[in-house]
Amino acid sequence: MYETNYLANTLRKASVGHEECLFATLPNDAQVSYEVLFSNAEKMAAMLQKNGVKPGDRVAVQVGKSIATIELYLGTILAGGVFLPLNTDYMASEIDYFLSDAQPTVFVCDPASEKVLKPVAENAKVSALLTLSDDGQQGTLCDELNSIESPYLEVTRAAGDLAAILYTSGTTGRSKGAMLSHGALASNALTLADYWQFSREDCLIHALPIFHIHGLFVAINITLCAGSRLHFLPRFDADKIMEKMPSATVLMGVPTFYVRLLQHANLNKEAVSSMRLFVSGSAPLLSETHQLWQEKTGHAILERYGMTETNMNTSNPYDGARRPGTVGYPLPGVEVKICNPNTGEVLPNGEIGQIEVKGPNLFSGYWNMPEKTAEELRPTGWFLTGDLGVCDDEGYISIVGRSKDLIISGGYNVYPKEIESVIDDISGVKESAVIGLPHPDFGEAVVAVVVGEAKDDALIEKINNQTRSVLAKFKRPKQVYFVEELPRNTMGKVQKAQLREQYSDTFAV
Ligand code: MLC
Ligand code: AMP
Repeated sequence: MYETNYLANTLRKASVGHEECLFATLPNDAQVSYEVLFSNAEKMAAMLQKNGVKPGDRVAVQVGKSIATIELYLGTILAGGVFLPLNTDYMASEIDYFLSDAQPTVFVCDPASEKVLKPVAENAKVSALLTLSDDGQQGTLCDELNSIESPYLEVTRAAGDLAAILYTSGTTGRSKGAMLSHGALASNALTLADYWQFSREDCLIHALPIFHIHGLFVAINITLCAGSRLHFLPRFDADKIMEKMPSATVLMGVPTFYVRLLQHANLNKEAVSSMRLFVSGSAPLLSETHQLWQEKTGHAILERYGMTETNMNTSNPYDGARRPGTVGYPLPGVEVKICNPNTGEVLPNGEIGQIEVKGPNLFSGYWNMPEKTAEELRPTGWFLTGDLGVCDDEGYISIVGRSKDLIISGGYNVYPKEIESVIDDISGVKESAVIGLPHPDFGEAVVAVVVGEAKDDALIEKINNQTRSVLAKFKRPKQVYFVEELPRNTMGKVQKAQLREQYSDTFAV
């Protein structure tokens, strides 16, 4: 069908001959068939081409979660473009960096942000700025679609060609654009659909955002590869998920989903009787959550491990023991080793080291950052994840920490360095240390420890105002502490472990 386009062909195959089958049920109960999905995606491709998108050109989008956004993703792939989704929470100053760095040909934003983002897009020399509303029904993009008369022009895209760029925050403050090829996305989707036994009978409850690898590529690409269908929800909502369970078979979520669902009065074995699989990832799932879920529902949550740069690497088995506190085995075709972070030497089972990964799932490097790429993605094909892990004698891998200074809050990554730079620039602040503290809902929450010239309400106000104006909500400190000085070791390095210990009870329930 789309034989010349590697990823589109992979995502389309299962529905060829089954075009009338359902792809998604929307929040208003409207239904979208595979036929409608792909015919709209083709229209999107034609519209993008009309707006100047040629193979390899970036299409950046910061829009709400609608089927039109999925069609825009597929349309970008069909047009040979590179899809660049952006968190809807990002502020104009954050978007400025992404657009300037990626230089997209087309940028699609929410109509409500158009005024603020127009100068940002102009500054980045974006050729076409289009808008699309949250429900995917309105905006200049829809007007353009309505005026499309000729079909899109087929382009040739091979496994090694780029399909997407996803920005991940950087430890040095600058976000890095992970370049994902047609081959990497296709191979991971096929592997997971098979490993987790997806079929045409499946219905996945989709409540994740679609600007990250989890909600977009893991959830959507697997569904397409298997010809399954979705209950497409705009966001996480425990009541809505419980309502959909009796007509669904799979749920994918971050640990916060399961923590919150466990508090739902209606969660019991009967409520999940049609479900066959609960998948968790993007952040550590507490063993306690795994066990409580099993007691309440009779299902063992399947925990897997991935990252933007690698797609999914490991998974607990579909058949076989799903061990709490572990992320299972390397996926078929993926190699994983645990190495001494200083020497690169492979460590014996039971010893903690850096997780390194190799396989067809890996990214192709960081956009415009050859030095960063060389530091993390070795010429041998091994990628240094910055995650610390250990492998037991039965081959189960556990993630025990991170060598990178990173906070994962509700499945979103926050790099302390970025937040510290914002706070340190505020007049009256001498320095700051940003740490992640245990949080009952988000797993970890962002907290700032600040040394101020004086501790006064005006300074707190300034910090709150500044973080509110430049940082996405999930990055903003949920608590600010003032101290006389930050604890340092003899080398002068701030002792974040000590701060984490000192304030560990901040969000205790
Ligand atoms: C929302 N808030 C958060 C937050 N989400 N704060 C910190 N961390 C988060 N993750 C803010 C809100 O803006 C709000 O601020 C306050 O916290 C309470 O919000 P809420 O209404 O309780 O949050 P909600 O909208 O329900 O969202 C929580 C969530 C959501 C967990 C459902 O964050 C989510 O869907 N996370 C999934 C992230 C994800 O898809 N990650 C995959 C990355 S890919 P205020 O100020 O208004 O009170 C990856 C690779 C891999 O990691 O392996 O998958
Ligand atoms: P991101 O850069 O947003 O793709 O996030 C990737 C990071 O999320 C990984 O490097 C891990 O630190 C973390 N992660 C993903 N899945 C898991 C998991 N199951 N358990 C613990 N950490 C995880």
